[in-house]
Amino acid sequence: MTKDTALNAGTGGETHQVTDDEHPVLTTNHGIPISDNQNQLKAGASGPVLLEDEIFREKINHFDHERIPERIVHARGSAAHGYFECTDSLADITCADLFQKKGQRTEVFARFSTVAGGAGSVDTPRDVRGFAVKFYTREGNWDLVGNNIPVFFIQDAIKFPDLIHSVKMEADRGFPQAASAHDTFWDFISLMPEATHMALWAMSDRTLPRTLANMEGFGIHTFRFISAEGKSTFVKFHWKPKAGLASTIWDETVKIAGADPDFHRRDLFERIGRGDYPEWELGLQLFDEDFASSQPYDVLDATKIIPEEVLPVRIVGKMVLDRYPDNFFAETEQVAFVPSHVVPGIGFSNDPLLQGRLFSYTDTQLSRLGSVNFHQLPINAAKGREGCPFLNQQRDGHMQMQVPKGRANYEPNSLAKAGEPGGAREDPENGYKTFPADEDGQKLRIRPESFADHYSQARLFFRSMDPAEQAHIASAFVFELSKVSIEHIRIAMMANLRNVDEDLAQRVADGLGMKLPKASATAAPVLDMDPSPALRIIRGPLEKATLEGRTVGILFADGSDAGELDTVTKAVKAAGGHPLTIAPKVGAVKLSDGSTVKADAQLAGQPSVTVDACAVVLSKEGCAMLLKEAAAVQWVMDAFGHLKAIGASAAAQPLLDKAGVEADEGVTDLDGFVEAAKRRYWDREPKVRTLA
Ligand code: HDD
Repeated sequence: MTKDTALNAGTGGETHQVTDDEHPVLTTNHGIPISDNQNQLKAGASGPVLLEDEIFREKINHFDHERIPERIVHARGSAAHGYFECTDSLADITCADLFQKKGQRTEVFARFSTVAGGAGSVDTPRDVRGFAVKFYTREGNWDLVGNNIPVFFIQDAIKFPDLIHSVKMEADRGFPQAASAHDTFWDFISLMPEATHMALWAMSDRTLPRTLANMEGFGIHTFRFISAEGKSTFVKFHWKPKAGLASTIWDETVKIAGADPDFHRRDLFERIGRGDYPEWELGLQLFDEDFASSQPYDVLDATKIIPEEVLPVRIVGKMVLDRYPDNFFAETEQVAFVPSHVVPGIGFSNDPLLQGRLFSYTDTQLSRLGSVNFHQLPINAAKGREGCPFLNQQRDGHMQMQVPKGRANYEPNSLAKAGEPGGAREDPENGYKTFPADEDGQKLRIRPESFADHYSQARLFFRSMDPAEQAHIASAFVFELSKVSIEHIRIAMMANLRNVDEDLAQRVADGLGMKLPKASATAAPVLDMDPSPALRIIRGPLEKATLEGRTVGILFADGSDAGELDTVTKAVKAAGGHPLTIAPKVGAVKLSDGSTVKADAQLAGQPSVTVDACAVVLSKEGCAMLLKEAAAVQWVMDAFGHLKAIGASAAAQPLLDKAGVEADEGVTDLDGFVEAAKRRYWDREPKVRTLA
């Protein structure tokens, strides 16, 4: 039988079609054919092993060095290949090649990550998500290295090591892993009022994305576009998810971490496998110096947004991720994103956070990937115009993969006149040109006055939220600060929150059972800016009522009605959803008509937290059996508690009753289920949990 297996043959990575009984010969890394891959070389059958066994030593030696240092931040990540398509030409604003023509496509590789946890940590802590995109443009690689939150904790890159040390596991005890709910993080945040705005975002549902396809992305900083005529326009980048914005409930998130530590990675893999490609629109906020100076904040301050209601987002392209990496290490692990890698037509602003990043990323690749030649790794290599990745006179270094010909390793040279290859030359016309911004001033270590307002936008964010989101934020602060063991840190945080919103501060104090302290001093007056409903997830512009790309769990058991099961499954598919049948036993479930079917998943292994909506298709006997099954009761109880739609057959009612399900819009019979399954029921929440 022919297997469609692709075997990697050698460094070129060529693939061979092989049959079960026809494989290429196994060799050492130096090409020597191996005769026995099962036994070490010994002196006699029971004798000592011999040091001369190069085949064994090479294999173990390579294995011993398989790991490279994980990223100091964003170590846990998942990625995919795809393309960016320009849908609106920006030829008048930037000469960047990828934005010139409507319909033009550029290959991309996107990596999504959590920030604080190690490479093996769970996918769903409360954490900011990295949103990094490498565009392989015809004029070199452009890395847009952003997050799923449009602001950052600090204004100046010099504070980054302090921020990261404070959030990572505490230095003496080595915990907590991938969690901000601990003393050192909140100590740092409480002492850095500039972090308050981002802390509000971090405590919101933004840090609990349902899937990677349900997140917005942001370039955060103000960048520049530079036109062919040399005119500069400021730009902020936004990614808008086609699947809509969606988050999980905190209790659900905690349970997902146990049920499936790879929840987001698995979803990305399976979603792409199903052809349900994650997609985002690229949006821009474009503005000039006059606009910038008319705003009550500094556009160079990365702790500030420009509300979309003040400056609308113009959609200019889309990104579709349609191919999962072939090899996790070679691609997802070795990909090196570097914000200083921009292409002609794109430039930087003076944002001091951005400027610091321009140094850090190349530097970190040297220790992570170990060589100045990291740009030669296939995932990092530029593709260029005629497939030409790069041409220059840089040479040698660890792991040099190229074999340059000739002796033109310097420039200028006149070797061409003697008939020898002379190498590449600069292109003053089309080469990268930095925008010649006027700069003047004293050398000082100082923040501008315009960076002094740390609370107005935190207030703007909180007051823009839906009431359900406000409750989630208050509860998140209570949860996190309850894990802080040093009381004065909690007090300092509450003192800062009073400058954001008195009601929020009071709710947090009540939730902790503490008295409100006096508000902390502010360096600038706190403004009441107009709320920005665009910032909401719940009942916001990007919340989508749909089954497309969503998974519906269908709980069934022996005796379930074959017709009902078939109807629900088909209806979910017809609505673009992904039905997942779940039963107490996966191998064989006997239906009402005597037929036997397999389930996609087993009840204990597929708790309802892993699906978006829940159907319960049971016979009277099946229901009676599941009433004694804690996993089944919990399945339904969690679906209700996590505000999901539940559609049940009439005979399943006793299970719903035992799980404490109360009638509401989201609880339906099987006929009404698919329509109901397209959303969550936020109004149910006050009935099922006490929120701060
Ligand atoms: Fe960073 C990785 C995003 C500030 C230093 N950062 C990293 C990644 C993302 C971000 C998404 C992972 C890329 C990948 O998938 O490989 N970082 C941000 C954003 C920031 C930010 C949106 C603020 C707006 N970062 C920031 C500062 C510094 C760094 C201020 C240092 C001065 N970041 C790094 C790093 C990392 C990194 C240490 C670790 C791994 C890597 O670079 O390649 O250099």
